[in-house]
Amino acid sequence: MSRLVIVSNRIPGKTPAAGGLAVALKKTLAARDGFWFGWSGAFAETPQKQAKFETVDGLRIGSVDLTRADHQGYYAGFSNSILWPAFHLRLDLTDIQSHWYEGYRRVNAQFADALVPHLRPDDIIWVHDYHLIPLATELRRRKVGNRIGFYLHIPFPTPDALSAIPNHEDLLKDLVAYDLVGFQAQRDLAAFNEFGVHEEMYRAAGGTPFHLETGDTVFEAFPIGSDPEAFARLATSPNAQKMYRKVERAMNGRGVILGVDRLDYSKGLPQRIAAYEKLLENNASLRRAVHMIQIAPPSRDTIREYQVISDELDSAVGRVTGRFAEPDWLPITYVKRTYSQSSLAGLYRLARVGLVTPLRDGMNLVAHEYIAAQNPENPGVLVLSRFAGAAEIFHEALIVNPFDADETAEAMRRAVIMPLEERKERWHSLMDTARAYSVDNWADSFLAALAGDAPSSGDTAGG
Ligand code: ADQ
Repeated sequence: MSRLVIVSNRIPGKTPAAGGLAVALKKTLAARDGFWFGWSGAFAETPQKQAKFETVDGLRIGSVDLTRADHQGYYAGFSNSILWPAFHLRLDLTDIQSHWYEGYRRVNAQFADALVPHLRPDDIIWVHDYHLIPLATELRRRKVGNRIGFYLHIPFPTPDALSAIPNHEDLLKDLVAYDLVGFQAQRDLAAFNEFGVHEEMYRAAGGTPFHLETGDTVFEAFPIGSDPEAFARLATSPNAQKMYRKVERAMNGRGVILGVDRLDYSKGLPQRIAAYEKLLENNASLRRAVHMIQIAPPSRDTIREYQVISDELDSAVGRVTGRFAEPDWLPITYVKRTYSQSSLAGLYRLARVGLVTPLRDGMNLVAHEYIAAQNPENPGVLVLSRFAGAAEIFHEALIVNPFDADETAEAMRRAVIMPLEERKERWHSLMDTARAYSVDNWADSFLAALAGDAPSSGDTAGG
């Protein structure tokens, strides 16, 4: 079997909360031999072109240090102040500074320089996410003829949003340097195809469109998932039970409505709090009967928009507390920290309602994890945004428009009072779906398609 080379912005084990994804990719790598490559997390005075290798938990990990200036342009700048907001349709939150693009390309070229000496001709290379769109172009320039696949973890933007990104034509050409481009959802594949339609309309109207030759590159949706069996086991582990019992005691019979997110404007947190406020406003009888817990540890907090969303959320939580709290009852607990996967699993299992209401999200793994953690005899209800990739597969969730506070509040009410039989029925189908879309199946089907040794499973974007 060919070796597998995984490339992502960060190497595993250096992020605060190791999610299911890192675990799953490590498992895939362990089964195939190869290495994982990315930024070390450290800074250097001058750009480093030589990878350092170490073995962590039996896995080979290669990395390079970046200069502070390059990292700023590549990561906080082009990746997270332009690509992230634009791909999530938040053009109002983009901060376009043209020099950031140079840093973005420089880091991709540096990654390619550091990788090339360590590649063997039959290695399969799997590149992850929007930070590294140009990597295949850079590798091809260095005469790398290997199979190279790219997986986009976030949504693909609509044509207008794409057009607002500086150098978007180059980024599209970068995509066709890959053999396979994987998206989360059919919606993303449709958005990609739509760009071509958009340009044709432009031509018909007398404009000079940009024409993308897609060549042999295959574009396809591969929805990511979790490891539901492992997560279900985790949800009854001693650590999960400890969390479950502690919170259950504190709740004293109240129904827990739970949200777990990175603190990011794409997750729809102020809108979610506003919907909860509506729930309390419209249903006086629920006021002492429910309690919302929102866990949202800060992320990317050197970027201004992340400070703004943090302040907004503080103020929304304060508003609801001031409006509804009583000396012996608080409507909401807001926690800004990360928890171990087992503690989270215990909380998911306790929660009567799991709120996953992003304004736009590639997939959303919290939805998968919440389902997997439920007690089959007394499962909770998932309230899910139609704008999460997860909504394409989890049809038995209560699907909501997160921009509509009344609709979201009504779904929360339905979830809180839903009879046991209906909860069980919905949960059984959801769990079957979570199993069918496990992260192992995701990695296997992507790699099979990349190796060209299996018929592809989804719709492909015609040339
Ligand atoms: P994210 O935007 O980070 O991922 P998500 O898919 O929800 O979003 O993954 C979050 C992960 O972090 C989950 O595994 C969750 O358990 C964990 N997590 C969240 N809050 C936590 C906390 N307080 N403590 C500990 N762990 C916490 C991006 C895309 C998504 C896509 C994933 C994977 O934005 O759309 O689903 O990649 O492709």
